[in-house]
Amino acid sequence: MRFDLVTLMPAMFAALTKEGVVARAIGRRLAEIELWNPRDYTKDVHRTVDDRPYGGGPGMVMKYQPLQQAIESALKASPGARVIYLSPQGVRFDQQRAKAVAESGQPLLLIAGRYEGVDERVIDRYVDEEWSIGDYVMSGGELAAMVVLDAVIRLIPGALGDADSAQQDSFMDGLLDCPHYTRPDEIDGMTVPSVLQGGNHDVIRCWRLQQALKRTLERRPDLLRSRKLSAEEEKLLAEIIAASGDAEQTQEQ
Ligand code: 9WO
Repeated sequence: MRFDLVTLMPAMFAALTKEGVVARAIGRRLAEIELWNPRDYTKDVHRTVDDRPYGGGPGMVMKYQPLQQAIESALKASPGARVIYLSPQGVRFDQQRAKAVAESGQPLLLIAGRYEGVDERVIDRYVDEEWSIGDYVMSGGELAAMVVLDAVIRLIPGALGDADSAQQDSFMDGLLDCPHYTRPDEIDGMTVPSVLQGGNHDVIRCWRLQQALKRTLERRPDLLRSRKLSAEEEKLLAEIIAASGDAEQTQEQ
C-alpha cells in the first residue's frame, strides 16, 4: 500500500520508518512511504513557505504555491490518491476508519500543516477529507499523520509478526482490551487469574471477552451504545451487571 506525505519536517518520520512494525512493513514492501517537502518547490532565495495572514493576527500561514506543487508532484507519483488534511477541524479518525483504509488499499496522500495552518484554497482545491485524531492543538500535523500511518499500516495483512494479533484485535473490535499477564504466576503478592493458568481455551476466550465488556462498560459506555452485541456478549454483559448489583448489596450490609 502506498502513502505520500506532504511535510515541512520530513525528518520527523524517521521515528516511524526506522524501527518497529511500520519499518518492518516497509522492509517487506507491504507499505511504501514517500515524503514531499514544499520547501523543495519554492522559487525565492529564502525558500519561503509561509506568509502573513490576510486580515492580520498572530502567526503565519503556509503559502499556496509551494504546497500546491508538492501536492501535484505527489499526485503524479500516486494517481488517484485520497487526499487528507490533518487538523482539529476534521472528522474523528478512529479504528473503523483505519480498517476501511487498510481494506480499500487506496493510496493516501496526507498533508501535515505547520504554523496557523494552510491557505484555505489548498483545502478547497485538493483535499478530499479532513481528519482529526482528537480535540487538541499540536504544533503541526506531522504527529497526527504518524498516528494515522501506524494505525493503518499495522492492519495490512502480513504487517504484524504474529498472524493472530490482528485477528485478536477484530475479535474484540469496538471494545476495550482485556487485561494481560505473563510469568511469573505470583509477584509482590499478586497472582494471575486462575482461568488463564488452566488450559481451557474456550473458558479463557469467554473470560477475556467478559473482561473486555466489563472495562468498556466501566470506562467507555459510549462505545457499548454504538456497537451491536452478539447473543454471547449480551449474556456476558448481563452477568457483569448482575454481579455489580450483588457487589452494591454487599456494600450496604
Ligand atoms: C494554531 C493556533 C494559534 C493561535 C490560535 C489558534 C491556533 N490554531 C492553531 C492551529 O490549529 N494550528 C494547526 C497546527 C494548523 C494545522 C496543523 N497543526 C495541527 C494539526 N495541530 N494539531 C493538529 C491536529 C491534527 C489532527 N488531529 C488533531 C490535531
